[in-house]
Amino acid sequence: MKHKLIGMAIILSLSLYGCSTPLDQEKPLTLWYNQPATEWMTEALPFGNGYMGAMFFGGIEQEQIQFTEGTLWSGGPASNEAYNYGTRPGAWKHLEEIRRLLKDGKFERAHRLASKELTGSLHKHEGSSNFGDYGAQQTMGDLYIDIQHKGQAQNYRRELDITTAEGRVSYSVDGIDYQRTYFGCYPQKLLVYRLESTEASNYQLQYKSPHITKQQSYKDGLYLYEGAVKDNGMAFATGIRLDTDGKVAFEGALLKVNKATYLNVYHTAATSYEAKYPDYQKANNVVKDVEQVLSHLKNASYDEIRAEHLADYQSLYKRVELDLGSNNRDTIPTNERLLAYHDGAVDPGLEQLYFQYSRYLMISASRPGTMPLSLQGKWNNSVDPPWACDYHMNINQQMLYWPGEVTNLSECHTPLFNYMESLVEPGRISAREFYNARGWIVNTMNNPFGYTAPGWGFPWGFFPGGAAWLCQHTWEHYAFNQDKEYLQQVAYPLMKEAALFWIDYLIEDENGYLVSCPSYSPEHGGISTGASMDHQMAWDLLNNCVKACEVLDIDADFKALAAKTRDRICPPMVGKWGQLQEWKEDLDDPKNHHRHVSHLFALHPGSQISVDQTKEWADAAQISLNARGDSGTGWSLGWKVNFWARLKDGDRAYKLFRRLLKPTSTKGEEMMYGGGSYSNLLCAHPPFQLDGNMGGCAGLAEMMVQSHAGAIELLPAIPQEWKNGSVKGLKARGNFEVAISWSGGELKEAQISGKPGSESQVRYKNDVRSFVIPENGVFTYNPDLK
Ligand code: FUC
Repeated sequence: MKHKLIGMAIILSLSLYGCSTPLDQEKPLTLWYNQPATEWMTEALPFGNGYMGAMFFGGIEQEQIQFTEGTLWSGGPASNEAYNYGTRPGAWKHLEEIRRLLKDGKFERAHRLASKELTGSLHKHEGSSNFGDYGAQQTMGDLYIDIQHKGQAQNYRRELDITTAEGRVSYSVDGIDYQRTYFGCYPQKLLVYRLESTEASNYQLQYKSPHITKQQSYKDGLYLYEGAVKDNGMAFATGIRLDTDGKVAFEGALLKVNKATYLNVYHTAATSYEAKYPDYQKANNVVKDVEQVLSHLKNASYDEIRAEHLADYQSLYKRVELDLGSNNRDTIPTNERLLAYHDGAVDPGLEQLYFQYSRYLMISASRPGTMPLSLQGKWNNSVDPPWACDYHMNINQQMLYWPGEVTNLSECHTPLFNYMESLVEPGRISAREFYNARGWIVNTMNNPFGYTAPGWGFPWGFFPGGAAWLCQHTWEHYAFNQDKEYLQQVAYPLMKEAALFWIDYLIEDENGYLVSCPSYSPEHGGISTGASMDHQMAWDLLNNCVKACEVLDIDADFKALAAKTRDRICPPMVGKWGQLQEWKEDLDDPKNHHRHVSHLFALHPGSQISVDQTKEWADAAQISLNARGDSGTGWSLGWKVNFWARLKDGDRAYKLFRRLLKPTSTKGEEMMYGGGSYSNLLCAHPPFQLDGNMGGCAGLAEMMVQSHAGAIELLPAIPQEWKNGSVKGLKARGNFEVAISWSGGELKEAQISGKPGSESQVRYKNDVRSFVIPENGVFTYNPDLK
């Protein structure tokens, strides 16, 4: 109630200002608060350098910087001799019996047998977490910085500036001004913290680790810590270089800095993990790796490092400019702003902030050479995090990268491809042992130690479609960038081998269709003789393989086989209440509101179904979507934004987007299926999962530009609320960059940039025109000029 009143007061006071100031792209875009964070998940603010993710709290007497490095994991081969990547040798021998039972309609018996035989193995051992030898992503620990003050703090502000990727804390105590700045510098592999005060201050720094401490030392401005993860002995090191005008002493485990007007802390970390089957371990050089990063810095100044960070970050961030209207509500702390938005405030600035925040998070946590984003990106403060903070392949991992191409962060997409390459070898074993098939696969849950088997629980764990879905990303990366060398060397080999799996696994049903049997629509329903999603993913993959063969002009035989298999796959089917069937059997329940809407894969992110080309299926998809309703977990809401955008219903997409921003806390909330945003704007599944942020961002892009159906479609789904606006730098398939502006809900003009001579079509409502990019690289489309 109190929140409601504050919200109302804010709405009333702001309406006096009017809402027409356009957004100034040079002005900072910030999340900000007038108190320190007290809770990691909901309030602390994330930053990172690609390799490492960190959260700062902004405490006044004590700063807490929690951090980790993406490769730090428990579990895997070194944790347990019995660890075998989940494999159950010879499990495939039960396939025939399961198929027979399904054919005879004996679903329960088939389920029982599949649960027993077609599940991956997990071994718990003494001291292991919930996830046994599967392991879990690990926090590396916390750096605490005590600041000695006398008196009450005033003018406190904690913020995260998305335009510069810098966190800041400022306040004054007793006439002394204190200022802190935080950022991650990818080129230098550093996290950087600067603490300043207008009079000399005293600080105490202490690193606290939940892992085994091997040794720690301080010499010549360099603090080094060497540790190991308890259950698998994974070696890691973290180090700090201090640069200050104060006096430094190392006592016990404390770094004491006295009489400093400035203190620059350069921080890095390394582990002995390597994404390579079967050991996933390289020689233990962790201390050297850390020293090397930090010794580089001797001659570099803070300003130089900051300039390097800004140049690196902004070269990606500034590619997209979005203006949906006024940002004049940025005078309100973000937590209150979110509450007011929930109460109905018109706040296009917050929508833009959400969009750019997702891009910020991707740039901060997924860069060439780093691990891909996991369920929580690179932000995890636990040794036993929800769902192991792993790579979940039945929606989450893919959604994490949906904004990658369309929001012009193609480079940030590449860690996913490198990671996929590391899955091929163990993925082949899983394909062979569980499914008697060639090719490579990955199922629902995946750790970085090659666990590609089905999960250890059948209803959620059996999902051989993970690789096919991931391969859509490799194809899309090509489709957006047109880099043939990448297609030939990286994408096509991954796609072809993933396709071999489906060529072997699909079986012919009584109607002559190829079906996936047994199959399980992600986490919903029961064992089936054909989950629609499997068919749609296999179709998508085979179709993309055919296109890749055409582009590269290779593999004619395989191309023919892929095309023939694709065309025999059971197509999307419309059931008795007009719905798109989730299974080959017409079993859908119109009252079911399950969060997974997997059978609409063909509508998004697939392209087998589209409003203009396969209207009957699109209508059926809409009926299914309406029946599933407008609630869901964070990622489920994010997906629905994208679905409605593809159905070209901007108002509905926008409604779902607003739900994604529902203020959520950990107090008294239903833990599992709420969906919303915490006051730090991280998505609440709940608990925190980064997929929803990324799904929401991609959905906003889909509302403005789509290019999956041949033409570049402009403003396919803008809501009534977005009367005027502009966007610049979104990408379209074919390697085009799009800039559009609209007013009164109508497109004013579009500029499509690309390589001179490249061709495509542009579509606005029912006007479709072909174009060729002219010599100056820009084609201008004006809907009023024919
Ligand atoms: C999938 C979802 C859950 C959750 C988990 C991490 O299994 O069904 O909702 O997001 O991943």
